[in-house]
Amino acid sequence: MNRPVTLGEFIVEKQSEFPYATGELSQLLTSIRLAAKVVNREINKAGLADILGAIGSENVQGENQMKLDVFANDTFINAMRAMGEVCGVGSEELEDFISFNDEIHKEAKYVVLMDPLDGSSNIDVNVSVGTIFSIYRRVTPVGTPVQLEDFLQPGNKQVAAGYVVYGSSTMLVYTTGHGVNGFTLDPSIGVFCLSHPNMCIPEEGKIYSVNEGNYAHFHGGVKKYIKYCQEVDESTNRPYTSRYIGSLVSDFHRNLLKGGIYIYPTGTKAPKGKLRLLYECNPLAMIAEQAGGKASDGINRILDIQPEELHQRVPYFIGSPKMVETAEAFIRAEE
Ligand code: AHM
Ligand code: MG
Repeated sequence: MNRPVTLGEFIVEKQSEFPYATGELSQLLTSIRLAAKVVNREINKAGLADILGAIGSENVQGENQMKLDVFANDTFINAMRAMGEVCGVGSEELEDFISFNDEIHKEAKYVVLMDPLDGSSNIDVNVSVGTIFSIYRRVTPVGTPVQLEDFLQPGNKQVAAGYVVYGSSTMLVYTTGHGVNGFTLDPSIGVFCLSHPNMCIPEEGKIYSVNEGNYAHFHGGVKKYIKYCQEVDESTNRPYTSRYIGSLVSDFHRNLLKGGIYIYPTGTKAPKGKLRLLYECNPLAMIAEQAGGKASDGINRILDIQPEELHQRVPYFIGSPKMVETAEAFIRAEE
């Protein structure tokens, strides 16, 4: 049997491909990898919470047990704070960004934006959840406290992005701008092993993923595109299959592997869309593009949007390039 390449080995091997090859980004990815394993361990036993002391209630010592999304947030932040590469973090769980200003962060060049536990409303029912992360080089001077402008960079400035899907197996998928690679956690030895080298999304797929319960709230172009997905036309493999887990990372991951489109549009219920540009849409958009896919707000490339707020929401169309282009054409036609 060939011994699999571990994520640790892979990061070191690929270090030289990175334009600022100083090992700092590698160390940062190592911190993320470690935190992912800790979060994975807790998620795996989430169903035992009622038996071992309910999450969100008090345990025997009278300490508050943390909800898993707070636990994930703290775990990733602590893992990054413990090393000297990151100077600030923005998170879905935190209203404002935080700045690391200890001695070890004096030379830190990176900021991280993350959704520590996306889809966490699915945990109770044992459905996959995920962590999404996005890494930038700071734009303000090294050695000074980070500023909002370090975080409000367009997605095309990301130096790396990735996600962890805690599913029937746990996977970490990431890119540093040289393609996309996926690693599966071998739980018996606690090591991520390269299982999906050089991931590529099919140009066209047969799956569309959207919360169709919101159909009545969508705008005309989106409604027409959804109807197009449902029409019978053998030459274009329609009708497509509808698959919606309601957990962005899992829906995206499936479509990345099989081909498909994920949609979260604007509507009367979500006038700006639901998903957050900086720590949900941008990182997955970088991965999609690196895998040959596309990500759009219906009109513009996601990665070219200049962010204005930390928790900014955008409409989102991501997946197989031809499917995203068709959805955009329907939206343009209704402009
Ligand atoms: P969250 O960050 O609060 O978990 O919300 C994001 C999630 C995505 O994972 C998922 O795709 C979407 O919300 C589902 O929303 P809806 O239930 O409106 O379809
Ligand atoms: Mg989220």
